[in-house]
Amino acid sequence: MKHTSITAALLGLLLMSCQSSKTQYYEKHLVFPEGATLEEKVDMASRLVPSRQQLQWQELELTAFLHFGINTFTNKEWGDGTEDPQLFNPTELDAEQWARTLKEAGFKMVILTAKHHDGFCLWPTATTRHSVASSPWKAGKGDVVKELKEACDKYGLKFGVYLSPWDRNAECYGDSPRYNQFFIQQLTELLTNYGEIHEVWFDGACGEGPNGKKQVYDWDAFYTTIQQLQPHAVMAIMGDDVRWVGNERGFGRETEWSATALVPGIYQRADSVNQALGLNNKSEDLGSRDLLARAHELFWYPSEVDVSIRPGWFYHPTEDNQVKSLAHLVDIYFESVGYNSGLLLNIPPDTRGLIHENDARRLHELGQYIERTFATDYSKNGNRPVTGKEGDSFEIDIQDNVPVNTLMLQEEIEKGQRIEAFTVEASINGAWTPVAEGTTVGYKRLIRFDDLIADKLRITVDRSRADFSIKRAGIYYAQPVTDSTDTEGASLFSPKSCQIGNHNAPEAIDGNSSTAAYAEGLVPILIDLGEVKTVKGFCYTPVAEGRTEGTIFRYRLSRSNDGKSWERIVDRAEFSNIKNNPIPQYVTWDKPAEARYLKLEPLEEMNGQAKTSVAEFGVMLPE
Ligand code: FUL
Repeated sequence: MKHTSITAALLGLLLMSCQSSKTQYYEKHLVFPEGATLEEKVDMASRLVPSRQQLQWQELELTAFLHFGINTFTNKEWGDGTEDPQLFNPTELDAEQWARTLKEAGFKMVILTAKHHDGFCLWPTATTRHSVASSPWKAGKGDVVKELKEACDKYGLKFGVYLSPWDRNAECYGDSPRYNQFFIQQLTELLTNYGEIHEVWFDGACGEGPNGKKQVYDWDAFYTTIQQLQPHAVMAIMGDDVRWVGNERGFGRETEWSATALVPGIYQRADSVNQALGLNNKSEDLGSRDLLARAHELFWYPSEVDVSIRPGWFYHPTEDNQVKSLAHLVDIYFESVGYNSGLLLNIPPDTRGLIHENDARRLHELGQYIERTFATDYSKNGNRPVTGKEGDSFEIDIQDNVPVNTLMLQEEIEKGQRIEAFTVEASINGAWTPVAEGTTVGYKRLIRFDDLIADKLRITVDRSRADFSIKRAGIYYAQPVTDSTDTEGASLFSPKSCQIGNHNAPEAIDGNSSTAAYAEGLVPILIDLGEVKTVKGFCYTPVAEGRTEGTIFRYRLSRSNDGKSWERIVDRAEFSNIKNNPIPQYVTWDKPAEARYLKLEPLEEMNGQAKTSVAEFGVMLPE
């Protein structure tokens, strides 16, 4: 008997190895043969797999983003490169506090903005004087990159760098070959002087150079530099390892394919191929069968959800009370990590050079929440691989009499992402009751449902691109979170009337940012406060979703007491990053000013269109 079963096992092994030697996998990229049928394409897509680096990256799940730099000291989201490096002077910079706080909250990697769009470098680069070396911090002898890398090593965190290709300070920006060399030198410094770097994050923003010259980046050369200097690093966003999810709000797609037809932006063919397929980073569908039918190639290009714990990416003292609520962050977790994406959560260190107490507290709460929720798996037999065919079901037993409300499924993505649709039922008092349904699974899918007590769950894989392979399933109980609302920004005075162009715009002052006023052309927004008041600033809220056309990017603002003679307060100012992060834009000026009327004149719409829109306009008065 024993003998027979050993022989059978050996035979089985032999068979398996023959089968697996027949299975062809495609690492990271595949091209469909000319004339391939949809069936053949689906079959090939099911065998597209991540590279080793991508797999390790997906397993990290939680990465912290640290936006820190000259903007921290100028209180801006985007600097224009003219800042005085003397302003950079953190009084208590403690990279160990950053690393410790993040490690304790469960993060596995940290990415630092080594250089943002302002060009100010957080390490003493040889390429420019616009760096910490010209600052009073540590008498110009400091190196934030080095301090953070050492702290990460100490706390067992991986380390990555954000290096903005767009550089508003570099004199050679826009002189393409020269700037590309300059950029490669910066990259080389970062990738040679600080030990292992696990992620290089290139933002897609590309503005004009000082002479209005457009920079053409040499992505191939940047790519080769990374491959040579840090072959284990992933290249994110403007890279082909990690994809931007398409928004900065922190929520991924419910149907999220890591195997996607979207061509990464660094490839020259990206624009033409993506356009022909009608795709961009924001597209809802990046990998369905419909898309496979039209696509010629596929990429393993998993998504990363980047979002800030505060409204802005950099530290602003006025946002100290606007740290996202625990409930909001928990939702973000479930709809990023739980939707087959990595979460890149930004926590901006403050002017002291510390993670602010409010953010640290919230991170601690989030870390505890995640740890507690997933510490106990109430399934009796979930932690074992399950394979099957389309239409197959499998059951997971649940421990007696415990309420549960969360199911975790993980596909064995080393074999590809295959599941397209599944349903979940619960056996309650002996009867099967539908509980949830979903589409993709991928590296990780968390499915939330109402609390229930059941003997078991039954998962049916209704649609799969090939035989499915679940690496792990788990059943949990996630406590409800009570602090459900985020704190609002500064309180605003509501103007008496608002005009956009020459028509009334009551939608802009109704206190409801889901209604908006629109006008054709770049037309002024005229605000009447009803009487002369002392005004400290204003808040322009753009349309965040849906009809976003007309969002103002560059503007001019003037004030008047009589509506006839105007005085300009700011000219050619910008609502930085409003396109990707359409949050309310609070603008305060140095000295409060008297005004009955304010005039906001758009100079440039965010996509260069001749349209104007406003969801809300509020006025800030001194307390
Ligand atoms: C954007 C940038 O413009 C923001 O300032 C921020 O760095 C965000 C992560 O990426 O595109």
